[in-house]
Amino acid sequence: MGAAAVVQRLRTGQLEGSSEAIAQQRGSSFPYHVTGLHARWAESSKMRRMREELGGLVTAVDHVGIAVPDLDEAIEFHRSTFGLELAHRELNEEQQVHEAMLRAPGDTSGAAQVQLLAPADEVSTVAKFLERSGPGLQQLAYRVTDVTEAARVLRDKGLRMLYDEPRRGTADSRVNFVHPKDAGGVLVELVQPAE
Ligand code: KFV
Repeated sequence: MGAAAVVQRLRTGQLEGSSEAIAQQRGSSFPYHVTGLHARWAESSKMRRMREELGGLVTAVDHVGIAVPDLDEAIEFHRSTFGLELAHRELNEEQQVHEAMLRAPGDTSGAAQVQLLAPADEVSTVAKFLERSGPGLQQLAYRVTDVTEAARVLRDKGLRMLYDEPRRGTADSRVNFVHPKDAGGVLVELVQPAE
């Protein structure tokens, strides 16, 4: 394979990987440092593509949020029915919610948790949700490495983010939301955990 063919294949993503792997794939004496340069170019373009797709930013399903009218009752229901344990509880004044994070007993793996959300006052978005839909799933949250960058990528795709800048979420995380009408009817939260 000649130099031009190598470059063309790097550009079209047919040839990706380390410079050693590329040198092996092309099987000729094309100067190694040039191959290495283009391998790095291909690797960075792959990273760019992943970021455009958010793939490089989303690391986990962080939690699912359930709207409930009474937080203590809901915690007790999930404890006595499913054996979940309370991992965290707080009042988020900005979001006007009392919330609790529940996990499977002893789970410290960082796996997805259940978030119970009860309105702190009658104008809370959760109060409005309960009024309209009753108790039930209110949101799905993806954990991201960089909420500002993730929001930028989604805005570029034409999705509406609810906030211009991230706001304070559970346990000092930083959060933003995709409007449910732009995400298949699901309110999607992006959450960047506190350092
Ligand atoms: N899921 C799916 N659809 C929803 C929805 C939801 N949670 N909320 C509203 N909708 C639909 C609603 O049924 C309606 O559809 C449309 O969106 C607009 O409703 O077919 P329809 O009837 O037109 P509106 O205009 O009534 O919207 P409104 O309820 O005023 O606001 C919706 C929204 C998503 C903008 C509002 O709920 C919001 O700002 N949510 C983000 C903040 C939030 O949910 N905070 C509480 C959780 S705090 C939290 O999660 C934290 C602190 N944390 O870190 O995890």
